[in-house]
Amino acid sequence: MSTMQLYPADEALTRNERIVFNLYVASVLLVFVLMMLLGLTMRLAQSTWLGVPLDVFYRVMTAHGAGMVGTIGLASSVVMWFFLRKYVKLTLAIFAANYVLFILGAVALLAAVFIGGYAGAWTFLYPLPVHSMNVWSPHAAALFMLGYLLIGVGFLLFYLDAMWAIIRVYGNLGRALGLQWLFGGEIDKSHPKAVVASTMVAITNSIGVLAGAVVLVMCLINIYFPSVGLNALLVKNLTYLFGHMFINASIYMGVIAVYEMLPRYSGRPYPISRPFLWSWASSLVMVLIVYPHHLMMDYAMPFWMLVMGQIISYCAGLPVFTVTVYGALTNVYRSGMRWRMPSSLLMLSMFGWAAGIIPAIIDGTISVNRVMHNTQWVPGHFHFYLLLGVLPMVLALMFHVIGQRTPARASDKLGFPLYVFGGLVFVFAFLAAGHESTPRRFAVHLPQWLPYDQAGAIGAALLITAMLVFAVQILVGLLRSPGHADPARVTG
Ligand code: HEM
Ligand SMILES: [Cu+2]
Repeated sequence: MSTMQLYPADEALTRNERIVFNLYVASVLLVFVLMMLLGLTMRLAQSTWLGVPLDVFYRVMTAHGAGMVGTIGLASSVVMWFFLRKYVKLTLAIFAANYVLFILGAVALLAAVFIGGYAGAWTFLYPLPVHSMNVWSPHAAALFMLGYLLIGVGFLLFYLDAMWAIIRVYGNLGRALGLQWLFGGEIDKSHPKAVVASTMVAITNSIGVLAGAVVLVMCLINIYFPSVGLNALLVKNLTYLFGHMFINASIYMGVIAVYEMLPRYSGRPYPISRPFLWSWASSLVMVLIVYPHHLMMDYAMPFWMLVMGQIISYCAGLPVFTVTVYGALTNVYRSGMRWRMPSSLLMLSMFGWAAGIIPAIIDGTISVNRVMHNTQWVPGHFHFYLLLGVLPMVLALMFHVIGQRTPARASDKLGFPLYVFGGLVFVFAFLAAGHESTPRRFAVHLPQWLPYDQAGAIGAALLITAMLVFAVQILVGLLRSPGHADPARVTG
């Protein structure tokens, strides 16, 4: 067992940092639980176990999609902030502004959906928001888009502040990415992985968010000046560049928790390497050009872009994923790992990420996509890596900060397996239904699909029970700190 510290002193939160951190964590947990209950509502409706009017189903689906995507982004930005602030000087006011803008945006989204009746899905794909057949008003669609814009501005501020802070320490973004060591030279082993990952995300996701902002403004103009027609294919390209990038950024921010925390629990160093730098540099390019895999049914797309989307789908996630999972496994193998909630969650996240991208790679193949496109195979894939991959990364940080050091309490012994089991039942129900060609985004299912829906509902209910236990544990832990956990020491 090593002497490596679980709670290095440079990680302590100042008083103000702790206030902002607690606000983020408490809000994120609350929204997750609420959105999960909306998810369960959809599953119960598809199961015919609960009567949900059709228009309500699509509102719930819209709120769940937008709410979850935004919240997982916000939650993983906490991971990035928490570790990056050890190496560069981030502006707390900007991180707080991101929070405020997010809450304002979330209120706008929820109002657009539950008061305005907007139900055009989180992807707000043109021209659906403006052709509602009077189910919702153009103002509801506009409010929904305004909500996204607010959230986007917050993220943009956060990334700009991060890039600015990184440049002040490392000179430029290339050096922060370690590009100077790609072709040789002695790598500075103390160069933090958190800085490499944060730089990559700050660059790529600000491009993604900007693409989103551009397309949102275009759509907003179109809502109020319908004579300004939009090129639907261009709009779809920008929308999916944004959508793909934003959700992938949550993995790339969340994985910083693995880099920073895993070696502390295994007691082994987990140093930076040339393959690591190569994988992050190549993913930086690929994550931005892979999005055409969402447009494979769009025959009007230039064919080369679809081919690129297919080929890059095979490669885009792989480098970072391979170095991370391989690195994590070799780091933990025979290390005498201390199994606590954070370390168990981190290992779960490696499994969930690994297993969750396999169905995506399969679906990224044009010939398979012809059959699987818009089946529940797709929610099967992304719930897999989000619920069992990214969410555990985020939860790992939360459990770490509340100083959960006692070896597995009874609630962990129950909560953790329940989360994993419920999650697996839930995602395999989607994958199996997708395999049977059950379409996604359908409120009403054929009788032969109902067993999958019902299995999914049961899995979801189990997972939500575990999530409630986690949320209560974490909130109680936050209230007890400081004093209880080292990083909670008030230093200023
Ligand atoms: C207990 C947890 C959850 C349950 C029960 C649940 C349930 C569902 C259901 C039933 C759907 C619609 C599937 C269909 O098209 O037929 C859905 C869609 C979706 N979920 Fe979840 N979900 C959960 C967690 C999450 C999480 C953690 C995230 C992201 C962080 C997420 C993101 C999404 C997204 C983006 C959609 C797509 C919405 C659309 O098609 O427009 N979900 N979920
Ligand atoms: Cu994608």
